[in-house]
Amino acid sequence: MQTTEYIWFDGKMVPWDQAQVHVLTHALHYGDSVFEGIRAYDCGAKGSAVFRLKEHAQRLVNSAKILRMKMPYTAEQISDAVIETLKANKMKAAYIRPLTFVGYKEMGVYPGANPVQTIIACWPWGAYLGPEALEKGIRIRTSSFNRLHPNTLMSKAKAGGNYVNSILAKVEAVEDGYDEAVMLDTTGLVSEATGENIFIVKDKVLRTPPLTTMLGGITRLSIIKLARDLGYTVEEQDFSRDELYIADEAFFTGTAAEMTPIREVDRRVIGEGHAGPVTKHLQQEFFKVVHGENPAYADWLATYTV
Ligand code: PPE
Repeated sequence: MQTTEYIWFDGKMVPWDQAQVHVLTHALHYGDSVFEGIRAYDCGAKGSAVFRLKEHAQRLVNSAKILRMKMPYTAEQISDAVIETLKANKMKAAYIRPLTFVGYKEMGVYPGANPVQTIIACWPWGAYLGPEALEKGIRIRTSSFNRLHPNTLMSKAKAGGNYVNSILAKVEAVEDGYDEAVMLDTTGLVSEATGENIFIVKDKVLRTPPLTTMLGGITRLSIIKLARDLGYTVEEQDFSRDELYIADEAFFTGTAAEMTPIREVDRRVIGEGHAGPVTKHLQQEFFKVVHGENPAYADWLATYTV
């Protein structure tokens, strides 16, 4: 990966190579960490902008609350620290990774006395699913693993431990020759992917499953709003995998994946096998918004200059 100069570590800017923890860090053993993925975009002459920073910072705080982790910072402090980190690294555009985790003190499952620590790193990260994915779309499979039942792990928390489920699905998909996996919930309905939410389009109507078993994606919310503002009907409604097979279009949303079209599911071609017209339209409008080219969504952007 492409490194940067500094990582924010509990209020201090630490050189990248020195941002280290002990091998008996609680979170390394038991997965009790919460994190965010945020993107900053280069808006040219207008400077740079972090997309929906407030919402991401609040989700980090909420994730910690779900895990009963004693979060030492407010959402405002996290937002300020994100901007500080970007500036310290002179990053006009970046992927930003805040992480709050239970640190080193006692071993054993109960994290009680262990310190809770926070880091914020940033680095350049291009198209998550490959350079051609945003245009051509990707090939996915249905995972043999189900997404989390709400009483096993809490999907509204972006918690490190939850990603073991994602890793099982992702490794299976990639090593079987696919780009990504879509996961069904424990009742058999489509939930989300390993790091993205999913939408389908049928007769120009968009549909995305309700939040029951998934992470409340900030890109998902933004696309719902943007699509409705553009005059599309968006339904938050469950669908089965065969409805996905016969959709006119399908796409993933996520901070890392942005808006990635799906061209094939379980070896069935979706639509014409490339990004369809609704997907392309929304993708275009989404990229305008994140780059500060649509003033109607200025409040989604935290601007800064380096
Ligand atoms: N579901 C999951 C499971 C998920 O991890 C993400 C983000 C989303 C949905 C979309 O959420 P949002 O980014 O708020 O629209 N996944 C992050 C981590 C990816 C990674 O490989 O690391 C991300 O996109 O940053």
